[in-house]
Amino acid sequence: MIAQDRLDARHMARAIELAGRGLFTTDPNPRVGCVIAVGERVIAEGWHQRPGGPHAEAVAIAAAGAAARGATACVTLEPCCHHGRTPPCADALIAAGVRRVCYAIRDPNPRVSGGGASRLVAAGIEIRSSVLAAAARALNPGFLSRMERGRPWVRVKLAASLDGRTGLAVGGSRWITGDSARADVQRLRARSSAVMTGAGTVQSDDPRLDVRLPGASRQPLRVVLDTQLRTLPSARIIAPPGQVLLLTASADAARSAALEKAGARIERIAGAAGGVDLGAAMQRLAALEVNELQVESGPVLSGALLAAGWVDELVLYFAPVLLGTDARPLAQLQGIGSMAERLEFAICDLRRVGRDLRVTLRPAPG
Ligand code: AOF
Ligand code: ZN
Repeated sequence: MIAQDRLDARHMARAIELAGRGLFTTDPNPRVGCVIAVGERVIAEGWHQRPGGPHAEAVAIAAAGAAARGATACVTLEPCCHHGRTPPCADALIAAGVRRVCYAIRDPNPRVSGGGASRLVAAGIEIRSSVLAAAARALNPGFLSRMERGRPWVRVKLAASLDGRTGLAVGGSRWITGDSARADVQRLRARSSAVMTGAGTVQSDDPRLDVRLPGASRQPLRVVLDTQLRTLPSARIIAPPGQVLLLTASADAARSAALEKAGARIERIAGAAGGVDLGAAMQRLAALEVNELQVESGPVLSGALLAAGWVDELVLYFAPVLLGTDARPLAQLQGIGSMAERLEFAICDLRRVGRDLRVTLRPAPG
């Protein structure tokens, strides 16, 4: 007999694997997986595929049929208790006659938030929470951030030379990193709800910031922080498939009209010293259900985000080249006068991508 704890962990690991299949498609919903098992034997599996589609539990329950009676369901997120686009999973689990429910993390959605668990308990179902919680959290940094902190999870992607330079001062940062690194960035974009840059980068690099992966089923929202509405209607970011949102402090009606005619959406938000108010931008993006926000910008915006503490994750690609001291810096960070004021990070992941190096960092605690 394998101990119950080990069995739960084993089935939860599989449920987390299943949840990962929704990495590129569930947005703005979380990635969720479910395994229904009796002892060691897996009876059915399910995962949430797309918003509006059935939840992971509903898929697994349908696959299990009558065999779900008396079984254990392992779900990566607390089963929901609300009528959203689909009926409550807690009710479906009760109706299916499962005996136990294990889940990894509580659903911080205020419409659920413990309500799913208490409904199961009230129906006499044994529950166990916090099974492989860290791994389940890691799947959904954006959804959890939006629900728990009211702001997106901010991932800043930067590509630099070994000496931390992102391009020549005269302009032209294409391309520092190789094909493999750029394909890797495409995958990071594809899992993001939105990709954001600044007006300066739109002007100097004219990026598209869209997803060009074969079979990509959704385009992240493209966001430009454009304080003065400098972006031209002919900019490439305005054109490709998907939505473009310009957040501005400008009230220039003529420029707005021309950009809107080209297909962009313009929203005015509060201004602040040096640009639009970053807090107001984050709040607005959270309201638009942006979970993971990927920032691909020049040194000004990345510097501002870093200095103000908005960065949750830094993904740094280092190409094995040197660009020298005349080239542009990684981030414009001024006023660090002592070692006590340095920005400190912890390395979460380090790997070679093609001929380049990828380092994933998070702000060091404290
Ligand atoms: C679950 N299992 O597989 C998912 C859950 O609009 P709806 O009806 O799809 O509801 C979306 C909310 O339901 C989402 O914000 C989150 O709280 C929960 N997602 N819950 O029990 C699932 N995807
Ligand atoms: Zn549900």
